[in-house]
Amino acid sequence: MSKSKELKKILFCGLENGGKTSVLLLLDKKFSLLPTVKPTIKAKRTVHTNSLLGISIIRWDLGGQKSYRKIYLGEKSKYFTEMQSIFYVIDIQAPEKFEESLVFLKDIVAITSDSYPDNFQFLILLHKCDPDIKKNKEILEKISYFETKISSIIKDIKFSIFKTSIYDAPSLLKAFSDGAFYASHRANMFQTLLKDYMSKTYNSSTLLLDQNCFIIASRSTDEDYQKICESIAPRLTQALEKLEEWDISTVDIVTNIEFSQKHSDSHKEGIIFLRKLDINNTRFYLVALCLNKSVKTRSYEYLPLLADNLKNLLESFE
Ligand SMILES: Nc1nc2c(ncn2[C@@H]2O[C@H](COP(=O)(O)OP(=O)(O)OP(=O)(O)O)[C@@H](O)[C@H]2O)c(=O)[nH]1
Ligand SMILES: [Mg+2]
Repeated sequence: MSKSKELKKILFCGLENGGKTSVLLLLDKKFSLLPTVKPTIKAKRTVHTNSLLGISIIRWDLGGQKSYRKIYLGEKSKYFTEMQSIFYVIDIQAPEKFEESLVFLKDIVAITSDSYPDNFQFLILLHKCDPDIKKNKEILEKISYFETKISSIIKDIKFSIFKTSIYDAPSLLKAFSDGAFYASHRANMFQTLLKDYMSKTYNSSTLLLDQNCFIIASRSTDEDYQKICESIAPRLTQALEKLEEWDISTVDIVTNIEFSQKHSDSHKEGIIFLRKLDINNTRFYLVALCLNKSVKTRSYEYLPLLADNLKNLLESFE
């Protein structure tokens, strides 16, 4: 693949004990290290490479203890320059620290707001939204508290809020893909292929994932459809990989879906499918949501063309 690499600097900030280092370990699939995680001493840099997209991402994990925070804010030119995005991690289970966390966020916005590069974005992780508590009334109240506060703090720049947990890997894969791959040169090219595929098939949501389940490109007619596909895609790939471990060759996993009234007036039924695409030794996963039979038929019919286009694109990177 191409030798010319895009380099990106991404910051992980927030108070101590928020979960920043754990998030990075999970993204790197270093599960066994999760229970041993210790407070980060100052800033720790690690590199995440996505060879498919030709990107090297330098991730700055900024230990969040008070004394370190002062250092970062005092040395803006070292820490807060030329970053593509900032992940700001807030521990949703630590209400005693909410105020302090918002103050640090404000401080960061204040020192960075005159120097955002093109396509810069803030990604706020309302973290430790663990699956067993994420629907609790208190957690939902805390989430809406932060949604209001954050939109009053970050005014002139794109930001997104994610509810994440290390016990919900898809939530973190989605957030990281958004922050790390957004507007990258190759991601835009993959995006164009999906656009073409959707214009031929009329499906309602299409995601392209790499072999590690990072989202390389996505397109949807509706935000909810996209969220549904994003939250189940890594789980479908897991099922497929488990079957492969049993030497059972599976090209796709298909599930019939039926929407309740709240989602849709006209379309009630459909399918979501995950398709494995092995192209030139590169594994992709395609996930598509189709709202009727003819869309489903076309989505399958145009898969060979999509695969061909992906092959040509990969070869153009060589
Ligand atoms: N319940 C829950 N605990 C988490 C989650 N993510 C991290 N933790 C725990 O939170 C604690 C702190 O995690 P770290 O990753 O060290 O936090 P940090 O933000 O890197 O902390 P500093 O390095 O001091 O800034 C650890 O005990 C983790 O196991 C999560 O999603 N849910
Ligand atoms: Mg840490």
